[in-house]
Amino acid sequence: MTTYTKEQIKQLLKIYFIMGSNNSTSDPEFILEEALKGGISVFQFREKGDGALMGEDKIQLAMRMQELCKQYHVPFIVNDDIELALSVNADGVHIGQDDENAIKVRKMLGNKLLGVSAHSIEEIQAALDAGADYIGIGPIYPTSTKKDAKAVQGTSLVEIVREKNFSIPIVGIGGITVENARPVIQAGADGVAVISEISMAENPYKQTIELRKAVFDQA
Ligand code: TZP
Ligand code: MG
Repeated sequence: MTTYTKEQIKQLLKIYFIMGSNNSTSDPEFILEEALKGGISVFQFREKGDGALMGEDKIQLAMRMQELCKQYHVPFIVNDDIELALSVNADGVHIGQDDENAIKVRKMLGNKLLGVSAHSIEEIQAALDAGADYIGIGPIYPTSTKKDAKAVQGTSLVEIVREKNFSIPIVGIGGITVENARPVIQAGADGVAVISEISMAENPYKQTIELRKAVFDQA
């Protein structure tokens, strides 16, 4: 388990920004810094898909993005690549169902954060048993960012998890925007994870602030 409390993790998940170099048309480091200034609460480095950097280029970008996150005291999480996460001493790792086994990853990570994507109660229970710190649920809405995304599920699984009184921190993901973020929180998610809503925004700084309003002002 991590050095964070469950409540702290729930706060970290509020505005969860994910990006790799191929998720934007402009400089990814510029976008990350704008998002950090706007108030993201955690960042996930997700360097995958068409045109993704590999080898030393990937490591160097990860380290520069990690440094930016440190300046703003925002945790830096690595998607899938446990070796990279350990070598740069990241704050955590996020894995999907097709990645390394969660029990094994938990052991490798020690007290770093472990997030797991899950699409059913069974997968959520297995992630909990493996010692996951939080669960990613989605795609909530249609997304064109992840080509192999599972079927859109709306907020139903988030609601079911809360009805069952699971207190695990949850972040919703997939097609989330300033306009449609509120129902995700109202369904019981602690936060929203977004790629394109910030990475493709005309003004990533302002978009982050707007997303914060949607998540925090639930009126
Ligand atoms: N996992 C489920 S949907 C998704 C991931 C990584 C993509 C989210 O991207 P966007 O642009 O916020 O829809
Ligand atoms: Mg994965």
